[in-house]
Amino acid sequence: MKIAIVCYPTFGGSGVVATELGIALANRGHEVHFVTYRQPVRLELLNNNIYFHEVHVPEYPLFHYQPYELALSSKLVDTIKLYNIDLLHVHYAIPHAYAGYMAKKMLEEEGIYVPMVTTLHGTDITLVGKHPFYKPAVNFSINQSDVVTSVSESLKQGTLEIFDIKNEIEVIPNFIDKNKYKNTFTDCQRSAMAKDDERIITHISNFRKVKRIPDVIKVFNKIQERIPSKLIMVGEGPEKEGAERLCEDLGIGNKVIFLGNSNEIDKILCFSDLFLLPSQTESFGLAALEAMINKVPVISSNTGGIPEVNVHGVTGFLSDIGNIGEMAENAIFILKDDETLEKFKINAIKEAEKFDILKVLPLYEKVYESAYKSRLKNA
Ligand code: GMT
Repeated sequence: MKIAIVCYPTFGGSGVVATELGIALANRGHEVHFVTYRQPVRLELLNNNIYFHEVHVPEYPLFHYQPYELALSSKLVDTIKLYNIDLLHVHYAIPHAYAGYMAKKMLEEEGIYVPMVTTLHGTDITLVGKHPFYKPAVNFSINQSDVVTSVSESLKQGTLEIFDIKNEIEVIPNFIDKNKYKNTFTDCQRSAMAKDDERIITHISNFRKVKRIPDVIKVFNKIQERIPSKLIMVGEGPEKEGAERLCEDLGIGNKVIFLGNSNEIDKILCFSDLFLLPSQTESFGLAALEAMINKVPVISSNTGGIPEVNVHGVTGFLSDIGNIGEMAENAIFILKDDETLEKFKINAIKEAEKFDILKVLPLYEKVYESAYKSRLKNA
């Protein structure tokens, strides 16, 4: 099948999922066309089955806001026609589902029918999408999609509560490629980060408010009072500066390493003992799953779709949002001796393997088939 994928190309769960999905589909013989404003960060290699089409938005001084949706839908029309695309898969409702719908309509004028699958990722619903300024357009474009998928049961329920959705929402969980992580690095360069007797705790995110970065630091602060440890903070975002200041204020600046954005997440997780994800909301928590497949247990909040990934008392622990004391106690419980830590590590990888791409990819292919059938009906 020839599939056009629209996503955000930046660091962030939805872009990562879209990119990894596209790569996996291409490996299965599909022809995949990414249409976005920059080459997605995890799309390092283009091959025979993978194409990238850049959306350009010319700067025009008259416009206060440059019309990205317009440029995207025009690019979609051109790409779909030029490459005879069978199906459009948009990740993140805003503005992709809206632009996709416009492209569909323009193509229909020319007698071309292309079904659209929309995948909801979380913030497009729970944070941004429900804002009254966007809600009618998001509601409309979800209802106009031929198939709608959501990355967790929790996000599906949230979407049904917030919007007036007329079509079915199919839950297809996020995934990881377990083979990609099989080559556990023998030289993790752990010694570059911490002393032998120190535990390594990691947080990876885009440092937005929703990630509750101060909670990460405060939980770590309590852990390090009882267990020699280092905290590695990976990512960039608006909360980073405040986090650096908080570390200095708490006198733990020398125990916290800020690495910025990284394409070597698996290397960092390879030497991590524990992952912290105390988010305010999280439709799924792909970062937690990536930690788990690298044998890293997770201390998280119990919000949104996280409980569908991190199993309380098995792969880590879940606490109410902001319950820093409990999160720290649970972390100390896991880290206190090698035997307990090893048990949680093994549980983490076992659970993560349930989300292997080989199990999830066929679910997307099935969805594509049913959407494609609707194309035949409408053609
Ligand atoms: O919150 C982020 O880190 C970025 C955001 C995004 O849109 O890329 O992530 C969302 O989608 C991910 C992939 O499906 C999910 O794993 C994240 O839980 C979700 N973030 C939120 O719901 C806050």
